[in-house]
Amino acid sequence: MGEAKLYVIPASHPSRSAMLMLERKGIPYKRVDLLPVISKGYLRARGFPGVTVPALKLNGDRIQGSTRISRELDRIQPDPPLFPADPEKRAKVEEAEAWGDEFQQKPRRFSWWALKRDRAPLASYSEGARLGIPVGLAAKTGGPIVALAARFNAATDENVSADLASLRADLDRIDAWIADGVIGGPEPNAADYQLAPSLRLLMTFDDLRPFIEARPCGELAKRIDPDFPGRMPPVFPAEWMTSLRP
Ligand SMILES: N[C@@H](CCC(=O)N[C@@H](CS)C(=O)NCC(=O)O)C(=O)O
Repeated sequence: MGEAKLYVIPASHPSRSAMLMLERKGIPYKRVDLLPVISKGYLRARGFPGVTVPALKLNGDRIQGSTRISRELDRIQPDPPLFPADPEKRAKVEEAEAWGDEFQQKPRRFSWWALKRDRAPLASYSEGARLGIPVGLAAKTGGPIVALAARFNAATDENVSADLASLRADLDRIDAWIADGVIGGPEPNAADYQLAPSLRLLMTFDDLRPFIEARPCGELAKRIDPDFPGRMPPVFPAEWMTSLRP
């Protein structure tokens, strides 16, 4: 196997899904940290068909997207498996993984919405990253990048408040998958790896962590992805979070 190269954005949750799955498979890889927005042109210039991370170069192939990466890793190295062999069980894991692929947009929107208001927490999300410029400088000069990313991801008040209003139902759904044994088993599967980093990104928000960490899904997220970087001080208007309270 040639050297694997994984293109990521620091604290990008699907990027972490890909990192965790490569680690699970024991496949060594070189991580390339990219700045958001700039990443798009960079990936295109390197021959990737799309503009998002995670993007993986493996044995000369270019595989983009966390759900494609999970399947490709199982194809090239079946053990340990990321999907159950039993077709019925596999369908459930695939369903949870696909749902998680969409769910990613909530923590993504929250993050850009919050960083647009205050860029100071940005440095904490880039901890340990090699961006080619000092992390502090990237955070200081990152205004245009944050503004563009917020725009690309439609991180508007309207969307963010609606996403918060339905977040409790999302957490209930994830907890139900844990109760049904679809995720949270002793051998993590592709849906565990898909969902845990999204939950961890949500848990970097001081506003949200108390509503997640004691739940089964919060515990699962900490177990699967113990070292997620970043910390976002309270930022959401209290009235947007009423439905999170029991
Ligand atoms: N659902 C895709 C989404 C990938 C995605 O949107 N990644 C974001 C980072 S979390 C990205 O590359 N955004 C480009 C940018 O920020 O400029 C996956 O799981 O791979």
